[in-house]
Amino acid sequence: MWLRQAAAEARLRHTCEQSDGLPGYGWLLHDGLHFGVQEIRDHGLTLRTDFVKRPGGEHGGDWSWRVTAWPESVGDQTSLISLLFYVATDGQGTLQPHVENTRLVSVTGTSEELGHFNISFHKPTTESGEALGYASYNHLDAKSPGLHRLTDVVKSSLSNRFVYAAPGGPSRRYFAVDTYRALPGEPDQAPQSHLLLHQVTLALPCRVEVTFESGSFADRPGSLVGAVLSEELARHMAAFERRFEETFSLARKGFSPQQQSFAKAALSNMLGGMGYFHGHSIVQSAHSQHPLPYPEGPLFTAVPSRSFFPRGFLWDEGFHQLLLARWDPALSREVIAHWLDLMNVEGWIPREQILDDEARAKVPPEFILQHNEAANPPTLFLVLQQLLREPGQGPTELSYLRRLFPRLRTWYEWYNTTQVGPLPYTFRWRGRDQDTDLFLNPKTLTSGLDDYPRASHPSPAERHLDLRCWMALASGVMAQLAERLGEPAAEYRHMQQALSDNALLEEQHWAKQLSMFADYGNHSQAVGLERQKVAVGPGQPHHQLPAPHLVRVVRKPPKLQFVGALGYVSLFPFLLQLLRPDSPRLGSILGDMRSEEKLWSPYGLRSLARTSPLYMKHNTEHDPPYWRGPIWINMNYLAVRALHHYASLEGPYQQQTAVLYQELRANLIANLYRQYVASGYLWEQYSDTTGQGQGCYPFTGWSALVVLMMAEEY
Ligand code: 6A9
Repeated sequence: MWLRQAAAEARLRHTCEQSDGLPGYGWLLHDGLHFGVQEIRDHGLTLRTDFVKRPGGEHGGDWSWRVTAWPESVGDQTSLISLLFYVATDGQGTLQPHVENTRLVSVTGTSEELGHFNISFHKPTTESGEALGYASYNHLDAKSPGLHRLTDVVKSSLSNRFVYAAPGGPSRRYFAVDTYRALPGEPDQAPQSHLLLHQVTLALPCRVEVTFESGSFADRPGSLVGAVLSEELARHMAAFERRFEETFSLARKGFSPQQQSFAKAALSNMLGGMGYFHGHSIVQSAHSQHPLPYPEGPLFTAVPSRSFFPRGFLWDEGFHQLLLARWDPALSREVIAHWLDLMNVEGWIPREQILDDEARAKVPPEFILQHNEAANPPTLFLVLQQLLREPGQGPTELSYLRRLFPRLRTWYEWYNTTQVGPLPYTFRWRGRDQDTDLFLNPKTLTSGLDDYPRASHPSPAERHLDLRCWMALASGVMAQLAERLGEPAAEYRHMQQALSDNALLEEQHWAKQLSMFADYGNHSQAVGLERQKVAVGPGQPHHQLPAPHLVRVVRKPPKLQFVGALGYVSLFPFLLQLLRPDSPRLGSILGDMRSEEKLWSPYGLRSLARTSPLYMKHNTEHDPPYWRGPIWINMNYLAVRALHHYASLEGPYQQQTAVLYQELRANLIANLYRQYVASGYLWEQYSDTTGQGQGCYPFTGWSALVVLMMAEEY
């Protein structure tokens, strides 16, 4: 945590919060294993946080952190900052503080996972490592209800009764941890966590180092501090630079050093955002009345956004691993295995992983429950497809796949039975919004494309094009895997062939009148949101009226038909490369993509065509358009990848796809880079009219796929 000692109130920074409005923060370098370099730009100061790990012993070895802080303007001698370092247990383990005067010098302790350890808070120095004249120290020893309340515990113990009095300088009051008063409502909650906190308050610029030394690490060559730490860091940084270029060739492709730094930051943030979560989902089963806590388990995963969605999402993870599998295939294999281990006996994996109190504290209650009929696109098959293509598949890889296979079979079977459509070889997302009066178009959260327009009236008659294409992909990968492992493959192969049969695909999903691939279902185009008329009683003062709200009106009754919503869903047979290269449908898809009236923008492909009836329409009063126009990078990555694929195949559209490939790729890279430079962040999605980043930030989940576009890795 840190705290600028400037304002009259203490503004404590702790976890990534969008509401803090930081001008920028993120990992500039991070290799996922040995080291990381992070820059945090706050108002008035910049922090750099570096860590290095050193393997040894039986508990993961040692690590060191170095925090360096600079004032925003050079020569600002007056800025005071507090850096707060804490150690906290999480349900088990013990900690002993070692205090000299008021300074918490170190903490020794044990935990199940870490064994014995020693954490030292080293004396602060100048930014280049020379001894510093003066600093103030405070510390806190408290019992907290749990890790999710730590910020509150520290905030509630702050007092500004302390005085910072550097020799020769003015005396200044500052905020520091003092006695801890229990939080409101706390007596009900048994303390879960022992917290020890070291606060150092000092003038900028400055540097503080912290070392973690593992008890089972017997013959360490010396502590990882000061010059030794600098050396190790430099060695890791140099190795990162080499490996990055070997993997992605961005210098060779002519990207500028600035563009390369941008790509390094994108990859590093995905790696640096990874987390090891532990706990249980809360599940509403279709067969039981009450929600059930699922068994506890671990999840090692990347996350879409450190600030807003710091937890695992099933279909996001497939996209994350497309990038990480290029950087470190072994890491990806570990993550995929973790996800597949979350499967229940039915073969279902919850879509959003909200596993502990810390995660639950960040999610509104209505989103916490997971429903066991709810799917999410099985994008892990995209990664498996990629991993199967990797050269040098040895016995390790094979035995991994062998262990994975039973789970994959069960997972595939779950989709293939619970999400079937009304006709053979069709599929339907379960769990669409049921309340058709409230929404302009009931959402389909399970598809991942939330408010993307589907049939206006959800019904069992629906067939969803995107899910069908995902199943074609899944079937193909299952067939390939089964063949490689000598397992029965015929049924998967048959499914794959049936689902990619272009004639059958057209029969079930080609909307002749609309000239596009589409969903099919009980649908009316003539719907709108209207303000509900409120009856006004005589003499009723105006300000007491209930706020009028929007309700859906259906002006023409729905009927079974194709759904006119040109956008990402219509592109799926192309995105997942099911179309034959000589298919005339490929020609119309390319036309729609390149049309500025429809999907083309200078910043990437929009999610919904400008000509589509629900383009940029609100779904309710409070629900702005999400997948109804803005540009999303995961789908654009699939588009660029598909263009690259078709450009390599002979056929009537080969030239056209090659040209489009260059244009779309260039547009996306240029805009993401421009927005990053201008705003300091990668974003959840991008405006199709201005290119500006929108939604939450930093969002270095699938938006980081820009690295693969730069590298032309598909
Ligand atoms: C809301 C609000 C602090 C929505 O990237 C994760 C998902 C995608 O899988 C999905 O395709 N996002 C996309 O349409 C974000 C979903 C967040 C839902 C929970 C809680 C918390 O505010």
